Amino acid sequence: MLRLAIQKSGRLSDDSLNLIRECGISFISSSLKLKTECTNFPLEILFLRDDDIPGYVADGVADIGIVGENVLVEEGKQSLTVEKLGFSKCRLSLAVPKSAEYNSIADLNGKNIATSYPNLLQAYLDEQGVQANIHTISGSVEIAPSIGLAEAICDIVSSGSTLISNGLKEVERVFKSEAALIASEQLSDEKQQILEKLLFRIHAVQRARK
Ligand code: PRT
Ligand code: ZN
Repeated sequence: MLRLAIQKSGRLSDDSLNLIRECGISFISSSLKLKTECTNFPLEILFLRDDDIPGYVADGVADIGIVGENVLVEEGKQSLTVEKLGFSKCRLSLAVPKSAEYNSIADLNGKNIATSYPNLLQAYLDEQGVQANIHTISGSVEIAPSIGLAEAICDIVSSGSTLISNGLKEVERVFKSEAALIASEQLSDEKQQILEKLLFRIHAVQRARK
């Protein structure tokens, strides 16, 4: 039996479960259960916080997982990627108050930037030759400028409406992300074979969606 970790509740959950269902795999899901066994495929599903998924897969607690590339790369676990899944697309962007003067990334030198993605942001700033102070906060990043915590933020954007409603403008795109299927590097031959069967079905679903 292969163990799949997916997000319990959030932006990845519905599309992750739909993908499994479209693969013809049946299971009973209840919002109270933290794991469920599929009835017609050797798969067990674990429901976790998305941030924990790369670690569980790296440690072999789960065999495979579905997680956003933003979380995967932030945690330095991109080597686990098997393939991109094409949903939960978003970007990690830098934003400043709408009224702030902004000409180029050099304007962020010496500034305070609030983010939940310090590693991705630091890598980007290094690449751009910018030195700024990164303040790591775990949520509500968009309010940091208005409460005086930072002059800029670096956060996930999809439609852009959250930035607008917080009086911010997007100025740089740091990282492009979508959901990815990841797998442990130490799968038994038996588990590897189940994964290959699953991938075969995922590819068929993806072809049918095009
Ligand atoms: O509870 P748990 O830790 O599992 O979930 P979470 O709250 O950390 O994650 P969740 O469910 O918000 O997001 C899961 C994944 O979905 C992220 O890691 C991204 O890969 C992807 N994703 C896609 C997004 C968005 N779109 C998104 N719009 N993640 C977050 N947002 C947030 C963003 O942080 C901002 O607050 O939505 C707001 C911006 O949206 P727009 O449309 O207004 O631009
Ligand atoms: Zn999370």
